[in-house]
Amino acid sequence: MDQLEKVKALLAAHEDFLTTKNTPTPTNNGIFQRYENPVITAAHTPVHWRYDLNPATNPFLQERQGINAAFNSGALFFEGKYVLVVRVEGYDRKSFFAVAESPNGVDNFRFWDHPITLPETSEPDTNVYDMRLTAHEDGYIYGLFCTERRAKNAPEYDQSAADAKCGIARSKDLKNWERLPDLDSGGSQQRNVVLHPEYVNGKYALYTRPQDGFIDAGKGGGIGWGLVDSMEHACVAGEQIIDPKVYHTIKEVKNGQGPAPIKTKDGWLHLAHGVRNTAAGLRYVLYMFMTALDDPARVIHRPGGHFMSPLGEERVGDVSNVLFTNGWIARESGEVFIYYASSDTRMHVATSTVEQLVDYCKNTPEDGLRSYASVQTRNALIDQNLQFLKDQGLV
Ligand code: M1P
Repeated sequence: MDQLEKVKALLAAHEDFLTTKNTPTPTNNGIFQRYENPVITAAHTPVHWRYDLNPATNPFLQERQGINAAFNSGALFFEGKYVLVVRVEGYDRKSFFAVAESPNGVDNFRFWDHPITLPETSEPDTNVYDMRLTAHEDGYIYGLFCTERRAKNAPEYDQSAADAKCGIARSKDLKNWERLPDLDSGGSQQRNVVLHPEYVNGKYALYTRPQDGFIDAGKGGGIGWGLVDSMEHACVAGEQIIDPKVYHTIKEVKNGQGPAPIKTKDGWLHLAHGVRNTAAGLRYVLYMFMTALDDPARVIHRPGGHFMSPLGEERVGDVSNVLFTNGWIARESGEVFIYYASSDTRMHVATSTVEQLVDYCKNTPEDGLRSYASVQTRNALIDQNLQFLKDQGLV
């Protein structure tokens, strides 16, 4: 095959792959519906991002700039399309943001021609990742993300100590981005900072996650809440922890707000990740809670345990045993598209509805925090069911 034919074959195979139909898995739990295929992987990135397609400069058609993973994506319904701002990671370990869109939210995701060129601040980031998108009532689409730089006072021998802060950018078209100063949150490290979509008491409201260290929450941790006067010089002081880490739960080590919450008539729906320790390392799962409509910082429903955990092939990847989410889309019809990443490697979708998720939050018992309490809660369900089956003549 001559070189041009090889390029044509590469493009055709990629097109086939991108247009593969996705189908729901055969079963669901009444809460959400998983799908058979991931919606975005490294292989979804355009061929022209990875190969030099010109036989004159690349006679072996080598992949010149590989992509390692495509995961942790912000999400938005934008101009009639399901849009993800994906964390794309090259072989060089640097992450960057890129927009991919789909007509139906479950397959046919296609990246725009170029990744986002995110401006730097006067203190350039080493790495940026995990953008949360919020269409704020002020008219901008904000992207809050983690900006990571080498720890200032780290000794030369330590080349992994890092400082994490919340970077802030905004856009109207997802193509041109205005970079704003990083969030000033005093001395704490910050990841998983999310902008609430509405003003609260005339101010911008942030979900935060103050930590003492880059990996360890230390004395910090929990999902925090703080109001800021302006996003142009955002400064949050004295965050209030609204959802703490708790001993022997799915969020004993740390937790973090996922995407911006969804407004419903019953309150704000929240999706988050919780982290626990195991002998095999950290395990990341997703959980939900709801806060009051008139006070998004007041938790009103706290379903116990995880909402979603890594399953099957989701369990394996660059950082195994991890589910992480920073994007979901609620349509006017009430449908909800939950975009989640598995094991820091790829993106999936699960579908549900506002009604199902509110029902889940209201009717899933809280974590009783003791084995004895868990048995009592389960016995109540068992007794109720046995009575029901008896009444129906089924036992
Ligand atoms: O590797 C799992 C996740 O670890 C971090 O999450 P957290 O901030 O809770 O520690 C993030 O780096 C995230 O990107 C990653 O998926």
